[in-house]
Amino acid sequence: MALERTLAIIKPDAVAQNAIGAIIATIEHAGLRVIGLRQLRLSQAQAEGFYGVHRERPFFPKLVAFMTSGPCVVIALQGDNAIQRWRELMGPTDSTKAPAGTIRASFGTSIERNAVHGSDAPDTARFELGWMFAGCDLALSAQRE
Ligand code: 3AN
Repeated sequence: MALERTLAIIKPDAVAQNAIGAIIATIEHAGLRVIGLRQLRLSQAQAEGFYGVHRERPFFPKLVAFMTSGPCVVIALQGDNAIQRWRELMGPTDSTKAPAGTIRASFGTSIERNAVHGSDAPDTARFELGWMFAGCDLALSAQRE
């Protein structure tokens, strides 16, 4: 199994529900390690850049408006198969189709307001972690693995 890093975001809808602790508990109970963590409110430019691959999609303006509507918590995760395992914990993009027990079933309400984000592949994980964290911030805790 590959030791991987991935980016998780607790989105504004989940932060507003006081769900930060519950979501981080789910992450840690699953054996994924938090190696970086901060709360921030994305600017318009930061959100547009982060979701740049979706720029031409019809939902892009609403996605950026939602992601800038309140504070987010960005989390760098590390663990065996971390990318896929975090996506399994989240559930599918559309919260209304998420199986019971997944984070999106518990805290998301729609395909747009879906509580959490996770990188979908090693190259996007590298880009997204670099967008949110400086390498030196992640170096120290990553040594614990
Ligand atoms: P995921 O976050 O599950 O990887 P992506 O990367 O396909 O999903 O989409 C990024 C974000 O864009 C989603 N988290 C969701 O908030 C939003 N999104 C995706 N598809 C739609 C859609 N058809 N309508 C509205 N918002 C969408």
